[in-house]
Amino acid sequence: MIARLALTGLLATALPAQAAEPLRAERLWVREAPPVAKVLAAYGRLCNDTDADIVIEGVAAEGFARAEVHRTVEKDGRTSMRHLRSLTVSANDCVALEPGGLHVMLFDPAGPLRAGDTVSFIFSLAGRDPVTLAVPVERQQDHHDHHQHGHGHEH
Ligand SMILES: [Cu+2]
Repeated sequence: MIARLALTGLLATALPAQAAEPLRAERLWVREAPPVAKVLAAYGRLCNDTDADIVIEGVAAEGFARAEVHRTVEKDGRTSMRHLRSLTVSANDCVALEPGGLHVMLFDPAGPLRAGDTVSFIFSLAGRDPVTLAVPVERQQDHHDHHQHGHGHEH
């Protein structure tokens, strides 16, 4: 009886408070831009923890007129961006959004965004309910510092 109670308690702790969304953001961030910027970009990883592929068919971002999934391509030494109509996140896999590659491009912000702000992204998925993810705005240098050892500035 005691063992069973302990197990029940353990399961209750392990379960998330809300049902898990099929699409998960992993260090997704919006790169802070000057207040006059009309276009911003988001990078990071989108992960699929389910056993089925997820197809992102569109993205919207709160406070922006438009958002699109882009891929930067280099051809003959020139870079350009393609708007992807859909992006597949394979089962139990992640896609990396990074400068020079895949990214979410955000057009025409309603107002300036600063580091510390949060943007809600709504991803439209094929055959599934849309997923809303809260994405922080960060300065590029601050973001990169997360990946490196701590810089000691005390002397
Ligand atoms: Cu772009």
